[in-house]
This record gives sequence, structure tokens and C-alpha cells, in this order.
Amino acid sequence: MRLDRLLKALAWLTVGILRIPLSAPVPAWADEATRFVEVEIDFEHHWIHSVHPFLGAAVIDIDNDGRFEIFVGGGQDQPDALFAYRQGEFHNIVEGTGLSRTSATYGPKAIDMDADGDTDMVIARNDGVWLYTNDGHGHFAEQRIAVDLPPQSVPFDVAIGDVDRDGDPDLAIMAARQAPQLHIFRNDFEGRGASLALRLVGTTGNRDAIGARVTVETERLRRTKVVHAGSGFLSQHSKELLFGLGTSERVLKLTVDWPSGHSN
Ligand SMILES: [Ca+2]
Ligand SMILES: [Ca+2]
Ligand SMILES: [Ca+2]
Repeated sequence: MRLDRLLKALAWLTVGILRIPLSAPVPAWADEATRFVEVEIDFEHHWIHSVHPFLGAAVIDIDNDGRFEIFVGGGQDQPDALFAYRQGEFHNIVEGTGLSRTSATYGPKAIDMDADGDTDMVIARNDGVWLYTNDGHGHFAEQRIAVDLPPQSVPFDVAIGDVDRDGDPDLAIMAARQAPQLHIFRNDFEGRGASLALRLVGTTGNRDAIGARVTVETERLRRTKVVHAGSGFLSQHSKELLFGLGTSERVLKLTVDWPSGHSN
């Protein structure tokens, strides 16, 4: 190709690339529910060179009102934050929840560890892995999990999956710097409630059903979860949605709102 033709082609490509985000039509499937609006959150991460930077956030409904809150991990000497979206603004409501510490947070995970129907949190911090048990009203009891990690290793993140297929969530902890780096811990919580595991397969939208919203209703409770992709630092939960149902005996209704807009 002659040089002038090559330059013309490059110029056309450049213009084309620049124009794409400005002029591309909104796809037909992108209705109001799938467009994004930027809303500022009042949170600036403290990062110092002696610890690793901010790595994690989690979406959790702390008080079972069907509206999700957002947990944001803090840096060294910085409290974690928990944002509730009310009247078009995010408000930090972490105070009084028992969720915050000032050690650097690497990987927060929202999961009902004891399957009592209230979503708990497991948080990997630079001083260990911590369990926060939810009382169902958004107040959490803190307990350091006795995981046996090699000395000098740092728990960078926690991924959740039912490894032994008994219905409760087990933990995969990535503790970098020392081999072995991956540690699996089985959940043997005594007296746990009933549980339901769902694996969604999309047929008209994305096959992993990422973005699908599932609501389970029993004779005692109503819980909603969303299928997420990626979680924290270099980790990913299993794609099953694990519902803790407490003392429920029957699922009365199960609704799936697919990202395509369809419902079942
Ligand atoms: Ca809520
Ligand atoms: Ca729980
Ligand atoms: Ca299990």
C-alpha cells in the first residue's frame, strides 16, 4: 500500500474510532433500566505505600428491605464506608452497623454464612479474615475467622462457592506472598438454616446470566440477589446464587428478572 493511501486509511480509522462513542445509536434492548447515570459518592480512598491500595466493594441488602446498600473498603487507618441510595443521593450509614474497621480492606463479600436468611459479610483485611454476622436489621457482630494461613501472608481476597455441594457457602482465600497461595475452607456452621442454590443459564442474553435478579419468597421471608461478574481482587464467586432461608419450609414463588428485560 502506498504511503498516502495508508495515511488516509489511518485517518479514517481514527475518525471512526473517535466517533463511535459519540454517535453510536442506543441499542434497541437498552431501555431506561439499562442506561447509566453518574452519581458522585463522597469517598476518597486513603492510600499509603506500606499497604496495598483499595481492592474491594460489595453490594448487600443489610436490612432486608429489598434495596441494596454498597460497602466500600477503606485504606489503612481509614474506616470502611456503607452507602445507602436515598432520594437520588448516596449517604454513608456505616456508623452503628459494626461493619467498619480501620485496617486496610482488601476483599469484602456479602453472603449468608449461617443460612438464617440475613446476609452476612466476610471481609479479607490486612490483619486477617473477618466474619460479620447480621442480626437482620443491619447490625453486625464481628468475629475473626480462625483460618490457618502461612505466617507473613496477606489475605488478599475471599471468593465464595459451595465447594462440597452441601448447600452452604465455603471460602476460597487467596493469601499472596507465601506458597501455597490458595486456601479452601469448608463451612461447618452448626444449626444453619435451609438453603437454596440456583444456577441460571441465559438463552437469549448472556449465557452466565450476569445481571439477572432473582427474588425468592417463602412463607417466612422474601430475598433478592443479583448475579455478579468478578469480585474483589483477582477473584470470582461461583455463579450459583446461594439463598439462606432460615426456618422456611417451602418456596412459594421464585422470580427471575433477566438482563434482557424478560421475567420468569
Ligand atoms: Ca437495604
Ligand atoms: Ca446470616
Ligand atoms: Ca458447602
